[in-house]
Amino acid sequence: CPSKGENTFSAANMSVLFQECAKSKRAREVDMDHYLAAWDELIRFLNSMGKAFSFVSSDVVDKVGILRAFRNSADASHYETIKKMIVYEKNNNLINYKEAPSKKVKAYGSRTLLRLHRALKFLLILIGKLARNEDEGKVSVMGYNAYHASPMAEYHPWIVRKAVGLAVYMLPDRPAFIKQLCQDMSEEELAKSMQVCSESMDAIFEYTHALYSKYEVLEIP
Ligand code: 1PZ
Repeated sequence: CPSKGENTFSAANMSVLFQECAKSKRAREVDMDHYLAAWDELIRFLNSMGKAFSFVSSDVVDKVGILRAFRNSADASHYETIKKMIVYEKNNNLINYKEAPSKKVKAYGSRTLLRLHRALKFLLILIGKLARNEDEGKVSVMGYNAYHASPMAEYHPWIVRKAVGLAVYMLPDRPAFIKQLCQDMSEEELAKSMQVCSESMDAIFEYTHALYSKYEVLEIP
């Protein structure tokens, strides 16, 4: 499609990226580069949603940037997979069980990725609601309910929960939302593609969750 630049969201590409991640070598250890590439595509989608969602996309851009910086550092090999990252950070006492990052405390990989991990659950729930046209077809209600059904909300301070409560009213209605997702395919193709994509996303969520659970880092601040 000639009018589309490399910064345009593609549902087809998103689906391919999540499938590649779910089916890559040692999929259960979750390949970092595949995982971040899939998030890059989600950033493109968030950017297409307009200014009201820039508080969301800028946080995702930050977090993907933190993780990619580790992948480009001298420690790159320790960040090849989510499993390697957690094991490395645990064994080297890089995990802060007490304090969230601040001006004084540097953000590290495991806690940063954990935030993206919780957001992936939100997205899975939202896609399911859109596909089944739940919540009386109201995307704002789907967004609100998906947020509160995901593990994301319970870890957010009230000010963020409030902001999300307002932002969901800025979501387009279902036909417009679907059109926004359909940059590069028909609605039928999108439905099929989202089905395949969410199966991969679900697998990646479960693999990641199993690792965080095994190494007991599901609650790090
Ligand atoms: C389809 C888009 C609908 C979006 C509506 C709801 C989005 C809810 C998420 C909002 C939170 C954004 C504000 C940033 C909060 C951060 O404080 C937290 C915690 O990080 P910390 O401060 O501890 O470093 N960040 C997050 O929880 C990650 C948020 C990612 C949200 C991604 C949404 C994914 C949507 C993809 C849509 C294609």
